[in-house]
Amino acid sequence: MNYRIVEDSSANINHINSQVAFASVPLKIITADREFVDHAELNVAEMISYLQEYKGKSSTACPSVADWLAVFGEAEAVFCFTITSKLSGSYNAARLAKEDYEAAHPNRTVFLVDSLSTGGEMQLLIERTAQLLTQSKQPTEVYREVCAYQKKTRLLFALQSLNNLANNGRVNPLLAKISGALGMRVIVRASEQGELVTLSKCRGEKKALEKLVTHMSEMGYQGGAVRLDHCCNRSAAEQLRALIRAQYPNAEITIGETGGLCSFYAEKGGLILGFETE
Ligand code: X90
Repeated sequence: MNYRIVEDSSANINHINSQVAFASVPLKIITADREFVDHAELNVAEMISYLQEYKGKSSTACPSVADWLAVFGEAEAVFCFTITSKLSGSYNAARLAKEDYEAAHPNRTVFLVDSLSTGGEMQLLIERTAQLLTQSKQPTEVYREVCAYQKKTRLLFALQSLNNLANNGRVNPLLAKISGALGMRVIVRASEQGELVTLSKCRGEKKALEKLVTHMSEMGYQGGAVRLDHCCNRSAAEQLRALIRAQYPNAEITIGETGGLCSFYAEKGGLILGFETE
């Protein structure tokens, strides 16, 4: 059978280490005078420095139904992953695309997963799917196992600024204001329903990194895989990796960079991590 994994660009990856076909559909970052398409060629650093100077309104846009249909291609089984449906219309567009695709091709199926999350947690779900597909499992079985795995994965963020989240109605402006104070960091997690939950506010990066490890443990982390992405803050990502390894020496941790969408919302300095629990 002909398989394919597709995602929206919020997972911060452009390829997967697997034989399984993979495609990403970009979200967009929009200002009054520019539009940034979140694909592999996007110069994220340039976008961030432009946004830092830019004083007008900015927003984001999710893929359309047609965008999703285009990446489904000719696959008989499509595994489709979206950013949480609580914060974006991406899932809804993918759901409509699935209906169209299956109606047009009765022998094909789209297995749609609302990640209830984004970033590194989505990466973990995608990696697991690719791994199960290469073990020649049936698509329905793969879907069942991935949905079970999703119950054991989590997402945490440490943000220096919540301005873009607040300006686009995704968090309370009051929270953005408090966290906007110099040196403040806000730690947020994705809830089981795919919403943002504030866990703590603290002063300084070192504190925030220590807090992140504490929150990971409280959320059930026991040394499993971690997918950590940073927005122009590699040194913090490396420090966090060292802190995690100090407690969990065998932790398998990858460090990557946020793509366009996550960079826009996590903002400069932000960290996003998906991880497994037991
Ligand atoms: O459809 C669109 O325009 C995309 C909107 C996405 C909005 C949220 C992006 C979140 C990115 C920072 C914060 C933590 C979110 C927690 C997930 C539940 C990253």
